[in-house]
Amino acid sequence: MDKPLHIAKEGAVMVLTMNQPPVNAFTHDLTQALQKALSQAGRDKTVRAVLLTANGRAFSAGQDLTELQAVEGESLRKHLQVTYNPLILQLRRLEKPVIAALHGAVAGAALGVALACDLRIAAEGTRFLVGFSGIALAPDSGVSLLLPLVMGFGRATEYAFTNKPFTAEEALAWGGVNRVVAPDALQQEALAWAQELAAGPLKALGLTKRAFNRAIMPHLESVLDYEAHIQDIAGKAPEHHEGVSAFLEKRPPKYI
Ligand code: T3D
Repeated sequence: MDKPLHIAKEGAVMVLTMNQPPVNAFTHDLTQALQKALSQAGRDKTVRAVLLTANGRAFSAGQDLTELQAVEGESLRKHLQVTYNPLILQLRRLEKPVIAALHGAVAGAALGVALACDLRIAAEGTRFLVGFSGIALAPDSGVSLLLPLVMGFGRATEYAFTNKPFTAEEALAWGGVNRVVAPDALQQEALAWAQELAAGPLKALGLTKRAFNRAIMPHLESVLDYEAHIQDIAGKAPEHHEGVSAFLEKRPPKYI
């Protein structure tokens, strides 16, 4: 089987390409591969920027729901402690620019991953879904902090409650992405931007990131821990079982 994450070097840019058809849903193997690659990016002095991108029809549909259903009954808190919580912290603590190149769909934990990157470039046509309420969960992967921070509290609440998609153009207008480009220009533009940043003053950019972390998200780690705590509660509720079953059975969920 092909690897869920391809790692390449383009000059001083480490390019991480998720490769899990059809929609790059996050399996345990993919989140572990991302964590390992980011650790490597931190250690490797020749890496001066990271580009996170994806093959196939979507950047990522978030947590793999087939895998989640298979481990039903297990603690979501424990799951988050080994998957998204360390991943989000790594993205914020890596003192090198990280760009996410987004296309297709970005949902759930993938939205958290994208928002934890420093900069986001999206292809026209990209759909963003907060995702969690679609399967009767509360936001995790830093989304409870990062979505209101980036897009505003009222808007974050509306999209978290309704799970309706928003477009790349809306994300651009609301500050959720930095640039929107034609789909066939995405990879080239994202790489060119990453290479431009990689040629910059690495120490200063890293310290800028450290300063922003301290100024606007000094409590990120405790937010992630609290998200894991409340996800444990949400995960034990019958609504969550119904939400996941309904998605996998391709029918609307029935909560009342
Ligand atoms: O402890 C914990 O881990 C809890 C944490 C959870 C974090 C989360 O990420 S919660 C949110 C999980 N994600 C979702 O609920 C999103 C579900 N997917 C969608 O809403 C849509 O699939 C997309 C908007 C992402 C893409 O739509 P579209 O129309 O392009 O594709 P599709 O037809 O819906 O999906 C294509 C296939 O992928 C389909 O399978 P099939 O019919 O071809 O066999 C679909 O079932 C599958 N798929 C889509 N999303 C997931 C998935 N399979 C597993 N997990 C998925 N998340």
